[in-house]
Amino acid sequence: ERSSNNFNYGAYHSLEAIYHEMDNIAADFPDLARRVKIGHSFENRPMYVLKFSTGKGVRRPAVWLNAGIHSREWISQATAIWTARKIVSDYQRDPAITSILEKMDIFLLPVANPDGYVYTQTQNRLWRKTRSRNPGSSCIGADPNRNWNASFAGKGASDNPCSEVYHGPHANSEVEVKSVVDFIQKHGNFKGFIDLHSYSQLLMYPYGYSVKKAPDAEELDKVARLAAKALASVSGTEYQVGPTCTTVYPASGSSIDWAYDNGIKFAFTFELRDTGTYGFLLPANQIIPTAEETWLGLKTIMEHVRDN
Ligand code: ING
Ligand code: ZN
Repeated sequence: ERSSNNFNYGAYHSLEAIYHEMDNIAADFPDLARRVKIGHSFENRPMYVLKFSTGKGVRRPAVWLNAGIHSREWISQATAIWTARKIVSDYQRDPAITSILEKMDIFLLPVANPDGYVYTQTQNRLWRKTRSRNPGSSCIGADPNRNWNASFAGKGASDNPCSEVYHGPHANSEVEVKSVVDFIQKHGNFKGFIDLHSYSQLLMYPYGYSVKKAPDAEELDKVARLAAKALASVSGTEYQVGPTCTTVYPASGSSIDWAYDNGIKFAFTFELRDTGTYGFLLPANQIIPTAEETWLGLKTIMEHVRDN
């Protein structure tokens, strides 16, 4: 029996409600989904992923879907939890997701920065960073998308703890980042890494730390264009496609640059809706439309990972 037909996917939710819904999804589909604790946050909140797998006991190639690394980008966490429910609902109904799950596992982390998320709901709606303490400064947190070990402390990051793009004292200093890195490295068979942010309607691939061209840039560009086209087919939402550095701005220490430089070829960042009308404060009535269209983009990428 369904335990969670009362979760409203068209609303923004507390961390507790998201975690509870993850538990419900796993309970509703025990042969397909499991909630796994991968670590904890600075303020000691658990970090949960949903593992979607049809492979009994075998370690299949996998895709990592990351969301909410920047706490104020609420459409990211909301799209992620919608996507979790979509995966279990459509398995054995939609041939695309069914065939993806016959070959690969999907790991979905809806709230990569739980402390920040709670802070945006209780104290400051526009908080971006983690909530770690910085010795010698009264400013709090580091940018968890500047903290990965990929040209750490390079371009587009700040060494000032008060900056919104403070990279932190060293790579992986943020326990939330370290937890993901450790999990992915221990697993050892990730082929895709997709990070969901907002806003601007962009679909990007490495690099952000340099204008140098990624060895697989042509293939990644082709896949991203197909994904953007599929996304646009739902309701006409247009995305721009390109490498991070020249599409938004230079940014070192990002998740997808780390993934790519560590052998995870299919590394992409979505900047979800909108283009600035509401920005981070995207109205809740756009959650389902955003998630629906993004799903086609995600599936396009995962089908490509499946076939390559
Ligand atoms: N934008 C991203 C940021 O971390 C980005 C842009 C994407 C940088 C991928 C590096 C790699 O600044 C938002 N809105 O956070
Ligand atoms: Zn972001």
